[in-house]
Amino acid sequence: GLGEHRAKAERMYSLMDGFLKNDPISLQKDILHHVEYTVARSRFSFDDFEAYQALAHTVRDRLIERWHDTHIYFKRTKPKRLYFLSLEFLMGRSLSNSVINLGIEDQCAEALNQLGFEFEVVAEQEGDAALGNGGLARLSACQMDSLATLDYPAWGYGLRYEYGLFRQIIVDGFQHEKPDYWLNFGNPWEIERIHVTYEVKFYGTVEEVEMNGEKQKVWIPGETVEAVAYDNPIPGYGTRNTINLRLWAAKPSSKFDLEAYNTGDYINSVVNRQKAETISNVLYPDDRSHQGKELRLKQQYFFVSASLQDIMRRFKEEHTNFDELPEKVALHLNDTHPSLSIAEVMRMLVDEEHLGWHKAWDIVCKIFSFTTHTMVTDGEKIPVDLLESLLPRHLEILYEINFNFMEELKKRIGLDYSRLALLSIVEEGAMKNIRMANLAIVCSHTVNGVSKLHLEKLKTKTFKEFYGLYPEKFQCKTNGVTQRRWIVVSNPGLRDLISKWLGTEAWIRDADLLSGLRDHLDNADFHLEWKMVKKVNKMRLAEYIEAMSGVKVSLDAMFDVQVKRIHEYKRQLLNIFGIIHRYNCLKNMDKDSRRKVVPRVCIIGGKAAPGYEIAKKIIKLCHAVAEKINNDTDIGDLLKVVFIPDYNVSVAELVIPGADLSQHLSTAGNEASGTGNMKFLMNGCLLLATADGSTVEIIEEIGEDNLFLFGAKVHEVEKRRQKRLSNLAPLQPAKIPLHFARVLRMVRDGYFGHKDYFKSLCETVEFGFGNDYYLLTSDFGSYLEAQAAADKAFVNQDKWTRMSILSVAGSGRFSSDRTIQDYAESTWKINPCRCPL
Ligand code: CGF
Repeated sequence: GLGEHRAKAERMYSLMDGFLKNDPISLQKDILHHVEYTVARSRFSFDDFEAYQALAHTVRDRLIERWHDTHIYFKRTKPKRLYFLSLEFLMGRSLSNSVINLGIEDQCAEALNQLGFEFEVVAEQEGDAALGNGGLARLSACQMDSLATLDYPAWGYGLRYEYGLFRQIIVDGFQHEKPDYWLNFGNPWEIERIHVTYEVKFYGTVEEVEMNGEKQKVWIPGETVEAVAYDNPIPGYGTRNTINLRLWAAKPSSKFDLEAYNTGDYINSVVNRQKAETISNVLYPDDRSHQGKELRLKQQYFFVSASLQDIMRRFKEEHTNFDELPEKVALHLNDTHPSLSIAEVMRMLVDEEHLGWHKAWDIVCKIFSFTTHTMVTDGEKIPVDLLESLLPRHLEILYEINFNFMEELKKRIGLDYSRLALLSIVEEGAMKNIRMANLAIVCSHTVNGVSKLHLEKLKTKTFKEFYGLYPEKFQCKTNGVTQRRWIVVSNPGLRDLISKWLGTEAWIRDADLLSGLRDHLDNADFHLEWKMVKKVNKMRLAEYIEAMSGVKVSLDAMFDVQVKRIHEYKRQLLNIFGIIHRYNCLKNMDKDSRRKVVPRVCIIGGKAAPGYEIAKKIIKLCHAVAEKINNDTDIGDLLKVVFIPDYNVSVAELVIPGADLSQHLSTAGNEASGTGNMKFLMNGCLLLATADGSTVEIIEEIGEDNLFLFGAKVHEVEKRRQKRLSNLAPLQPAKIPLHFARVLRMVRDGYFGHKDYFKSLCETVEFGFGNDYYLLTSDFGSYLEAQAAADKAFVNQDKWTRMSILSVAGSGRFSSDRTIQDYAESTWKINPCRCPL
């Protein structure tokens, strides 16, 4: 009975001696305990890394307490839960974030100090968890932080790749990829759940059997793999709530493959079993190159199947009637990658729970929501023949979904075959495909874009036909980033300054309060302290640059940063061409004019997908230009170019706070949202940007005067492309701006060496070849004007500081807390569920 349970709980509690304590002495005791018994080093002699391990375990213990309490509380109150399904999470480091969210940073620092260690040094021992590629993956991590902080009853699900995103090594200016075996030194932040395992099946055949007088489809799978859960507690800030990110790893099934063993093929059967593990081995290092690959499809289904078995098990523990599913479960598809979930839920409800197709379909249409992250029209597709062999039953289900959808459509729009073909989930043709986006849209109750501009494009272009059918499904959820990671963890100086001048730390949970900084806009003391914080961050960055590249940079220079994945549409090439132009100008200047020049440190960083040749050439060009300019003694500190290798979350935490200016140069209409711009904004760094993605909304918040805007607007881009094509033949040099032509010629003619290697890169912007699809030629003039405006503003440090303050003050809307609250209220319909203290 309840009384017995309570008595047992009370006895346990008394044995436990209460919860773990957070005063520095208790923390020291726990750290030493973990040094001795977990890390198995002597408490009288351990180094920084071992101190990190011991502290991480000390913090983890505290996380686990809260995580247990949160789950017990959720179990007891049975709220509607959100399940956030994403194949990528870029968590970065966990230590600093955890101690901040637990509110024990000062105590940990003191505890370490008394043991003879420094918190910053210890925290730097941690490697990054890089289980994702870029924006989408880091967004998932920020959103988990917000879900926990806002007390939402949510679970994240993902894959525990053994090799995360490759490490970028630069040799002679060329990118090389090295595997990121991030688990090499153990991962104190995860909890292996050896008893939480599910069988995931592949291949085989579908048979029809009679059941209760009715025909029923049964899938007889041919291969079984086991999914093992690894749980990662995600603590909220200012709350006891600590939610779970459950990542799956593939293991050979414990089921004995009797036949193979009996035929005597022992060695091969063991080898084949081991192959199972490859499913979760490696992250695909690109959002697109994996299309049509069997291993990728296996990864997706492995992830979907394990997660849904887990979710359904939990639902069935608490409820008996599937009619309740939509009131208790929200399933979110983070991009199309987990869309197979739709077919899998149908299979579970129809084949396993025998619910009947229509009832199952009705439920499915009420539980899924979908966010697309791309501007690309030609989305993810799965070849039908691949599905047929790997997941034969799912293919049948997909066909049936599509058949019903087409029938419904015919009633609505008649026999308009070209429209039907566009809307169909199955793409007909020589190679039949399943269109994952169409599937997700048909079955989800909401389809979310990640900025206003993105939503507009979805409605008018990418999914125009669908918008015509289901206008009510389409919503905008502009992305956001968490101020806990992107100010509190990465910029402690700014955190203290903001709290001091706002007189509160409440902005860490309510970023709208940052607008209060405007009250001090003209306060001279505030300006002084603001500049000081930036200077300290620049010093930290300068030291890092020198250590990485040997280049010494002046703190008086403007630190101008472009860090993100390398991609043609993000136009790092425009930046490099701008740098070459600046170099040309400097070379032609007399001494007097040079004295007026604002010195620049141009910092570029980012990874190119391993198979993306042009992106790799951009990296090489950056190095070649850096080599020339940095070694030109005539130029000195007036211009330095630095490439930061292996850009990742923890490098971002160092680079972003130290930047004066940051560049976001995507050709308008190509960046769905962009989230880097928000991180720089929060750190008081001015933006030099096109009116693309979420930058348009940043302009709404801070006004055009507080950033440097340039380039064609979205509505102009198409016209310019058309115009450019009509000018194509014969090539008209007069149409190419002189500065641009000169810079291009320098690269093409080998001024920076490697003439042959850069030929194809140059051709991307040349007429008659790549035709400059991303419009570098036509945006170059206004880009240089924006750069000149930035130089001019930097000279007036008062003005610059005002702009910088206004940037932070206007960044509240770009907190992921706002995004998540919006999703929770208008899409997932979930309520906060705060675990009592
Ligand atoms: O998602 C992106 C990013 N590359 O990961 N796309 N995907 N897939 C978009 O390109 C960004 O514009 C967007 O900010 C990000 C998160 O939504």
